[in-house]
Amino acid sequence: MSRLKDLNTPVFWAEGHPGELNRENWRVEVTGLCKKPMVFTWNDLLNIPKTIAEARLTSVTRFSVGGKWGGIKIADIMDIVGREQKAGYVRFWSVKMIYDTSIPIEVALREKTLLAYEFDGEYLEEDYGGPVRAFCPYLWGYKSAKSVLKIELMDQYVSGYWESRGYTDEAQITAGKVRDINDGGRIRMIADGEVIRFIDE
Ligand SMILES: Nc1nc2c(c(=O)[nH]1)N[C@H]1C(S)=C(S)[C@@H](COP(=O)(O)O)O[C@H]1N2
Ligand SMILES: [Mo]
Repeated sequence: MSRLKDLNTPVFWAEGHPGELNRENWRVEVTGLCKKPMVFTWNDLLNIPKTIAEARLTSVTRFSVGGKWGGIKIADIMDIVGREQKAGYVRFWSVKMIYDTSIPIEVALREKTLLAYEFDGEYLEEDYGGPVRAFCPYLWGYKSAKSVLKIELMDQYVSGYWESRGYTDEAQITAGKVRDINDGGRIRMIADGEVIRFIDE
């Protein structure tokens, strides 16, 4: 069990659940437009200073779950690998290499965009994208690819799994109703953009 599970947070795996994943043997390859492409082991990731972002994952299917997401800033990873100027997009690939999604570099560099391995102080389990997932509270949840194996720095945008099936490439969060997972799924109103608070509280 975990906090996300206790809250009944929906579990989305469009490509099928990956089953059990081994944290200690996990590796994340960072490649593409950078000076030092690298493969980070689980221990490498833990040795990079941790950032905690208190933020919400908000799905286009209209749920939102908030908490303390812990992990590494994508900006810090970009510094370590020596991002090249022409890298305009960051593409994330999930385990199985079926699900991918890309975000503009400006969003990737924002302070709450993480390669996350924790939620409320607990390591993420497979259901919620463990060992490590993208976390980007600024855009719809489909940009937060789960169980990430590979990160590519690109000069061109490519539509990902959901984007090529009809979800927008921009993934701007739009005003309306959402289910607040932290409050038993209660219906709340949000404004456009990152969900920091509900507007009907
Ligand atoms: N690999 C993978 N990552 C994914 C998805 C998916 O289906 N497969 N769904 C996305 C969507 S639409 C959302 S809203 C969030 C949901 O995260 P959760 O399943 O941890 O609640 O994960 C995103 N990342
Ligand atoms: Mo979603």
